[in-house]
Amino acid sequence: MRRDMRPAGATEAPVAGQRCGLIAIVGKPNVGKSTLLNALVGQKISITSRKAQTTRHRITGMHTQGATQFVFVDTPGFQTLHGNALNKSLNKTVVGAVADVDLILFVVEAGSFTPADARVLALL
Ligand SMILES: Nc1nc2c(ncn2[C@@H]2O[C@H](COP(=O)(O)OP(=O)(O)OP(=O)(O)O)[C@@H](O)[C@H]2O)c(=O)[nH]1
Ligand SMILES: [Mg+2]
Repeated sequence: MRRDMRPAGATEAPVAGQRCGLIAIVGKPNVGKSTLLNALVGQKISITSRKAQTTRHRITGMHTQGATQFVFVDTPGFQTLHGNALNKSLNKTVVGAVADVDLILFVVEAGSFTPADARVLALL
């Protein structure tokens, strides 16, 4: 069908072999999720810092390899220890992001798996 004859809202016809997947980067606060996203994408698109709760919204970054497109979603650190309003709001953002993806990349600090990590993992 000619492009200008397609009904409104119709998507491009899929090209054989093309694939696209959504991957959420999830973990407790300050474990290096945003640093990992930046490394995977090859650009500094998500703010990183030594302070926990740096990421406040979902941040999306793309990496294309051949016919495959990886869409990474950086999320705020999931807080299981304190239930204040900010933490509740950030946790809600994580739960929303996780519901929309094909795959979850669960991040822990190298060589350290704590009860807080286990609580985040249990939620997934
Ligand atoms: N030594 C070391 N430090 C790291 C590594 N990855 C990240 N960091 C540092 O850890 C700190 C936190 O990194 P972020 O990427 O901001 O962590 P985050 O999980 O996104 O943090 P929140 O968004 O606050 O949950 C920063 O000071 C990073 O430079 C790593 O592999 N090794
Ligand atoms: Mg972050």
